[in-house]
Amino acid sequence: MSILNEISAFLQKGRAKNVKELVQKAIDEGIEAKTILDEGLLSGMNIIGEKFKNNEVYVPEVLIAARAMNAGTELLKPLLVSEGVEAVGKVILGTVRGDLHDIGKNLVRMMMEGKGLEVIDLGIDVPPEAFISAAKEQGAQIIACSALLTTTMTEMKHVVEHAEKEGIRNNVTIMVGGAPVTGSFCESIGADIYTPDAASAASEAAAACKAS
Ligand code: B1M
Repeated sequence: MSILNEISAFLQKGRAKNVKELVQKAIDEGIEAKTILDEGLLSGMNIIGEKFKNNEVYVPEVLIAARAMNAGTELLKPLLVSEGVEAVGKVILGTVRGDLHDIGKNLVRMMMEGKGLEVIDLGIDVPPEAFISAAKEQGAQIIACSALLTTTMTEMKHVVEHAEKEGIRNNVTIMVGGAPVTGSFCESIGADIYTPDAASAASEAAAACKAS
């Protein structure tokens, strides 16, 4: 079995220690960080996702797989991002109200920090009011919302509405993303930028900050 398949297999079993060791081994062998992420960690998480959908595994198994995923991505972080870049802007980031998924959001944070953005991560289950008050307090140029559930992506509309209500809509760029989110959804709720993955979210955020 290749090392990437082994990482995927251990991740599916939630064996964080083995995942960490193998990710380090893959790094030492010179395998690119993005390949380890895509073909090892994310590949394992996608298999878990399918099994979860088919009721072959349940929340506890998915949670320990998520923990193993985080253990692996922590090691990749310094390689995925270029360190020591000058801050180009401020981002308020969070997973929307009612939604507890944070792996994708954490990747977005990692990639944004790598682009020199200062990221204030509000965590999970973030109400619209919290995004807006943080943006006001911090003078952030960007609000970035992540959602993984079709039932919670609608919260993003409330973030846009709340920004309008609080009079900051013209001062902030609202970015949206997460598996069920699309470009047309972004447009329909009046948000500004949709990106399908963490790397493009970081590039678009840096470009928007430079342009503002
Ligand atoms: Co949940 N879950 N989950 N889950 N879970 C999904 C999302 C699901 C698709 C599984 C399935 O049925 N196949 C399904 C959603 C169905 C739907 O709405 N369409 C689902 C469900 C139903 C649920 C529960 C309702 C299950 C239940 O309790 N009955 C429940 C809801 C809890 C809640 O949030 N209120 C639930 C719970 C959980 C756990 C807590 C067990 C766990 C989360 C642990 C954690 O995050 N710490 C979990 C997990 C892990 C998953 C799956 C398996 C993996 C998600 C993940 O982390 N993927 C997922 C199935 C799947 O996706 N295959 C599933 C890896 C991650 C890197 O991808 O987050 O998509 P992702 O991020 C991507 C892009 O989307 C993008 O960048 C990343 C890649 O670079 N991106 C952005 C993300 N945010 C962005 C923001 C941006 C731009 C890009 O700009 C701002």
